Amino acid sequence: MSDAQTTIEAARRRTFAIISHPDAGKTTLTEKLLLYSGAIHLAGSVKARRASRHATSDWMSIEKERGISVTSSVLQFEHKGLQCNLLDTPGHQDFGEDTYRTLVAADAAIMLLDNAKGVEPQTKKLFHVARLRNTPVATLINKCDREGKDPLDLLSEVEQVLGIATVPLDWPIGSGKGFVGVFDRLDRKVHLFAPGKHGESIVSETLLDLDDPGLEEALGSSLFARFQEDLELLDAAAEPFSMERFLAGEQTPVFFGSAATNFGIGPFLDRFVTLAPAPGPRETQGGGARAATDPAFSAFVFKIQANMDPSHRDRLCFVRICSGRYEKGMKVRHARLDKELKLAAAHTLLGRDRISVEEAYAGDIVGLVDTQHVLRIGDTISTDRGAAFLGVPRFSPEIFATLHLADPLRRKQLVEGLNQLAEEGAVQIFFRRGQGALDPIVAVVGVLQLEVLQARLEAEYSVRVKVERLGFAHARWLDGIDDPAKAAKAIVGTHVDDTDGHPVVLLRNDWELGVAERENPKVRFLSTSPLDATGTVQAVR
Ligand SMILES: Nc1nc2c(ncn2[C@@H]2O[C@H](COP(=O)(O)OP(=O)(O)OP(=O)(O)O)[C@@H](O)[C@H]2O)c(=O)[nH]1
Ligand SMILES: [Mg+2]
Repeated sequence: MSDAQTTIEAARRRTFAIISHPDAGKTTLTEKLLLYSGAIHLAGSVKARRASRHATSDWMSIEKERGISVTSSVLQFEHKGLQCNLLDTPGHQDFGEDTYRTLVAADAAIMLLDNAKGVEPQTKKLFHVARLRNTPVATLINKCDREGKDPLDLLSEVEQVLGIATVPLDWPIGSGKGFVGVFDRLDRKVHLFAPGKHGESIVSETLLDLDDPGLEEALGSSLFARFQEDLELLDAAAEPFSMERFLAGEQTPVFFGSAATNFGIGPFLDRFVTLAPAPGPRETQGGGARAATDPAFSAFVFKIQANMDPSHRDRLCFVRICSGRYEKGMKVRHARLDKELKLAAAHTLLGRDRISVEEAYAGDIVGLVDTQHVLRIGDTISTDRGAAFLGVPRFSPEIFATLHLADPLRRKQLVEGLNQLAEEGAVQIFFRRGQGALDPIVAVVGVLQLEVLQARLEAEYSVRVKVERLGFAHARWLDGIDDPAKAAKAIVGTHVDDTDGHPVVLLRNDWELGVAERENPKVRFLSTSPLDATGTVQAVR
């Protein structure tokens, strides 16, 4: 295959994540984007219990039971000749680390707002995470089938709270039950929608020009008059859309719609895929960057997920391809281990269903089965000896617990399960010195992660545990010490080892941390493992 092919394929990739505060409708929108692209034919609305279907991207049993997303999922679809990789992320702050990692793999983001709630606290935090990497953000104001805030007020809320300029690229016609369509401000067409079956299938729409005499008749005179007023105001006051400013993360195009009824979703998707950027250069360690058009294959691992398929029980490593072309059975170099690795089959996923991939290009996200257990989050693989990509930062754990086994005979399964979940980054585990693998301490960023741990141990490893919270508040990896045993005597706190055998001290509060740092000026107290090369970030809380 020529390099020209690699360049053409990279240019038609669009890789984006959907972010928002919990419950704004990310998973529902994901489902509808799949519907509109033709990847699925009937959408199983997230909480529509009457049909016992669930959203394609919420596949874990705990996600189905609660109707929340616990982990991010990747879905592929093609739209208008563009190959899209869509990342649905969990909104709850306890799973913020997962969302953060996912954003590292994306080239653009869709920020979803609930029209009645506007910019919510978690939206704000995730927006700032996207901004750290200058990720272009498009805004979709969702739930327009319900009465919400005034559209103009929502725009100024986004501008004031998030500090980004807004440009409405479409505009809602009517509100709540009277929400009947959107006006596309770029091609100046009115899209009027006809109510469908609970949003399960694509809604039919009528396309009208602004000067179409049928428009006033369709809207009724008072809605028509209001619409005309809105338009005049927007055309006079709204700043023009600038692709450059959008790509620089300075301006966000805004759309209106309802993921529940599908109103506005078609026009949004059509427009969004043409605005979202193709994969660009990716920064590498040491200050360089690798172009997406580089013919050498390169990728990094941003997510590991075990047991997605109960009949396989294997671990899938999700990699984001940054350049070149993936081919089945290809040999790559593992940058951290500096050794050669033969790549097993790659998959893309639709919920739990795996689809084998023959070839993939820059921008694509594929799951590799890691039979040799050599990949971890942040690892770079490439066919040349190019520099490794900047890693995927971790959050420092703040909540600690021990687990009590209901059935002591299942200790082996517990250890297996914990190791697996630790590799996924779903929890971190620490071992007390001299106790081996017995009674490890588990550490997480948010309390809900402990509940997920409990549920997954039971569902995937048939291990029932009781969780007992411990009174620690900080974990610090010790750097610059010669002898861990001596350090344990000199430094206050509970001394443990992480899964790589690195010494860590657990501290109960800020005061203890202060004492430890003051009394040991030569020791560096790191908030994440030194193996996580790029260091830590502030938890998105
Ligand atoms: N009325 C209305 N309800 C919606 C719309 N979109 C989603 N919902 C409902 O909002 C709730 C949350 O939807 P989800 O799609 O699970 O939200 P989410 O953002 O994925 O939530 P997390 O993943 O837990 O953060 C569900 O009850 C949806 O049915 C919409 O356009 N209109
Ligand atoms: Mg969700």
